[in-house]
Amino acid sequence: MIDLRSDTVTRPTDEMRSAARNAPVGDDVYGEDPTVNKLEARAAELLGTQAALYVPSGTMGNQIAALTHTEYGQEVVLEATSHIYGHEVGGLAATAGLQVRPLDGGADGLFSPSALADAIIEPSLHRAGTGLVCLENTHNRAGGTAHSPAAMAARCDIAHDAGIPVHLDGARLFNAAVALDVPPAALAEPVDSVMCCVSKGLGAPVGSLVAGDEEFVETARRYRKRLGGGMRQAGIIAAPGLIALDSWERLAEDHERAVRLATALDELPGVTVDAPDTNLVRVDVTDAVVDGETFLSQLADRDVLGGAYGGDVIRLCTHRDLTDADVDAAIAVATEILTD
Ligand code: TLP
Repeated sequence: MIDLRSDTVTRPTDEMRSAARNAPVGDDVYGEDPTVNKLEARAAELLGTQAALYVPSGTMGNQIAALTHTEYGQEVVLEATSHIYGHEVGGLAATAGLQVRPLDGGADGLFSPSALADAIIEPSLHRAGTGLVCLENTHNRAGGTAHSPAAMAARCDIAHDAGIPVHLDGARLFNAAVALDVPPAALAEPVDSVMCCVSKGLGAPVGSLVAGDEEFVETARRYRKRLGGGMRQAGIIAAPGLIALDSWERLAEDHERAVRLATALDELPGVTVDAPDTNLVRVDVTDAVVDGETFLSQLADRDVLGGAYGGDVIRLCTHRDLTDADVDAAIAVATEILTD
C-alpha cells in the first residue's frame, strides 16, 4: 500500500522505538518527566520562544492557545479554510466560547493586511471585540503553501498595533522553514504563540508543542490540565519527539518528491496541479476523465491512498515513509486512471 493520505501516517523508526523504551520518565503533571522537559526546552530553543508545552495533538495545542489568549465571547479573525476553524470540530465555539470572523485567503490561504485591518473590531457596549488573530503556515487546504516571515509580520503588525495577539497554527512549520530556507525561529518570531506538530512529517508517533513566552505557557499548562491533556510518564512518547525535532531538515526530500509527483500529474489531460511549496500536492481533476471520488476509489483499488480536499480536488501528501519507487508507482497508477 502506498499511503499518500497524510504525513500523519508515518510510523516511528527503530531509533524512535528504542528511545521510547529507554527514556527516563517521571510524572509530567508534577513537571518531573525529564524527557518531556528536554523536549519542551529543545522546541523552545528551535522556535526562539521562552518556553514550550508538550500536548497530545495539534488540535489541542491550537485550542489551548485560543483559550489562553482570549476572553469568553470575543472574536477570532482567521482564514476561511484554516484548520483551526474548519477541522477542529467547532472547538473555538464549543470549548473556548469564541465567535469567528473568517477572511478569504485566496489561493495561498493568506488574507491581506488590509482585510485584516478592516476585520478587527473594538469592543463596545454592543460588540464583542477581537481577541485573537490566527495564521496557518504551511497552509494545509491551500496545498501546503509556505508564507515568508515578512508576509507573516505584515499581518502581525496590524494585529499588534490594535493590541491583539497572534497565534500561528504551525502544524507543518518545519516544512515552511525548509521551503523558505529560513530557521524555524524566523517564522515564530512575529507571532505571540505557535503550535507545531512532531507527529506529522517529522515522524514521531504522538504530540505537538505549543510555544510562547513564560506567562503564556504557564496559563496554557492550566488549560491543558482542564482539557484532560495532563499526561504522566509521557517521556515514553516525548523521546521519539526529540529525535523528530532533530531531523526537520530532511523534509526537503519530501518536498522534492512532491514536486516530482506534481509535475508528472500536471501533464495528464484535464488535470491541474500547481507546483507545491512543500509536501502537499493539490490535484484538481475537475476537467479529467474521472471525478474526484472515482479517482480516489480507483487509486485505492490499485493500492494507492489519497485524500480529498473536497469535490474534485484531491490531496496527495509525501512523507518520510515513502521511497522514490513508491512515488514512481503512484504516478504510474494515476496515469493509468487519468488517461483512460
Ligand atoms: N491535519 C490532518 C487532518 O486533520 C486533516 C492532516 O492530515 O493534514 N493544523 C493543521 C494545519 C493540520 O493540518 C492539522 C492536522 C492540525 C492542525 C491538527 O493536528 P492533530 O491531527 O495533531 O490534532
